[in-house]
Amino acid sequence: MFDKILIANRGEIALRVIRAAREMGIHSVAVHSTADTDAMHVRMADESVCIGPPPGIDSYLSIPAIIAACEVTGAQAIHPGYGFLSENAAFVQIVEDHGLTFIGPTAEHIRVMGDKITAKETMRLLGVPCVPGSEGGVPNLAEAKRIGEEVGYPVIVKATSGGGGKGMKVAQNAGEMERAFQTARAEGKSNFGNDEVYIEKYLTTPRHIEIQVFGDGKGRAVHLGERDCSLQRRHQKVFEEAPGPSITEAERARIGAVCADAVARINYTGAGTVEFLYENGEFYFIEMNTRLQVEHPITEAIYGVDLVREQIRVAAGLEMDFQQDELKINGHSIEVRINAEKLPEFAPRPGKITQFHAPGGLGVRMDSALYDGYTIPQYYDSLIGKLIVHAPDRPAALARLKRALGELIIDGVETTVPLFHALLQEEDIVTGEYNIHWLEHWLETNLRG
Ligand code: MV4
Repeated sequence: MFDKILIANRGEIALRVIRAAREMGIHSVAVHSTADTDAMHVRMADESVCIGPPPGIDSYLSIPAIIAACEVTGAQAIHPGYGFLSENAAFVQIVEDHGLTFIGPTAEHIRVMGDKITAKETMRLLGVPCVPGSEGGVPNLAEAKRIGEEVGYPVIVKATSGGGGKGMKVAQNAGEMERAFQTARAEGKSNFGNDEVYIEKYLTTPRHIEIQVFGDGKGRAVHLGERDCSLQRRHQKVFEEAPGPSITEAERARIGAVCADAVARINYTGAGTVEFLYENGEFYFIEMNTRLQVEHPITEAIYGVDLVREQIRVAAGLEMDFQQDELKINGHSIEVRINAEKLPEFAPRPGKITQFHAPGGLGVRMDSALYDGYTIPQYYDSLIGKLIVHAPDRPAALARLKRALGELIIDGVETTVPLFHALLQEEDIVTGEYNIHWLEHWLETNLRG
């Protein structure tokens, strides 16, 4: 096992990794920008190294600075958290070339899944059900139109390197294909330096269901059920729950086994998420994320596992501490993402926290790097905390979330907390009847001005 690991991240996820390391008797090294000298992750780690000025590109994304910080402190492995360098295959290669261990999958796994056409083809060949569409890339408009007729409109044109909703255009009919094709291509080129696109049948009212998988890198893998992450605004998740309110035990067992088998066969290492659209009782693969995700705590809650501990174990060459037949769901969990943003526009609100009080009690987890007097810098994303509740069933989890939100105090900056109080009054949220468009529609009709 490692003696010391470096966390190439900040905020709540850096704390999350430091906590797992400490419980395992592993020393932690925080890295930070000059904007984060007083950040909680720096205080909580055993050691810290300043790696550059505030912009992420000059600090948390600076590969030379992070490698140098490992060399200076003697850290043997790097946990990337999420975002920043977590899905950067070139970084993983450099880490390994320096005799260090990346706590996560191989550079090759990241590369394969980072290209969506390759990811889809790989998963299709491994038996994972996919959205009908083009076989691979679509080279020109004539071919795009032929595929449109073949799969039937509406279709969606997607950039193979796309993400965050960029490089994705719907064509409702043949007349809209030219514009959708050219726009997706242009956005792929300008945002990701890659104009390759593919086409899928456009599913009109799906849920976003993602399966948590975990591999040991030696051909063994398990699944830890699904999360329903349909409640999103502009491709930012807002509210997530596990298990999914629409998924039966039989469906979970079936799609979970398909995903676990697929990642086992590619010798996948560590935590991964297989993303699906779910409509009319069918799962359609769209993408795979090769990192620990923001919403991993809801899976931890219902399965009673520490995913970061397991990531560190398999990275060190140890066995996973669980097998599929030991993984049983206990109750229901919900996470809400608390952002320093002013409603209704969700405008970022950096600034000084004058008072912070985290809720507590049975089944309440608050993952946050906030403290009284902390100043949220303007340079990073606006996530300042995640409130996670766990209860015996969904109604009890909703009641617990309402109770915990009532205890939470964050003064000094505006946050997304009022949104959650409002959502908990909604019939569709109480019954679990929502899809990927529900929140945008609700915001449009309820939160304007
Ligand atoms: C889709 C889709 C409908 N049909 N693909 C959005 C981001 C990217 N990860 C995939 N996305 C979508 N792909 C087909 N074939 C609808 C979306 C989509 C979406 C997906 C998940 C959660 C929220 C969403 C909001 C708008 C569109």
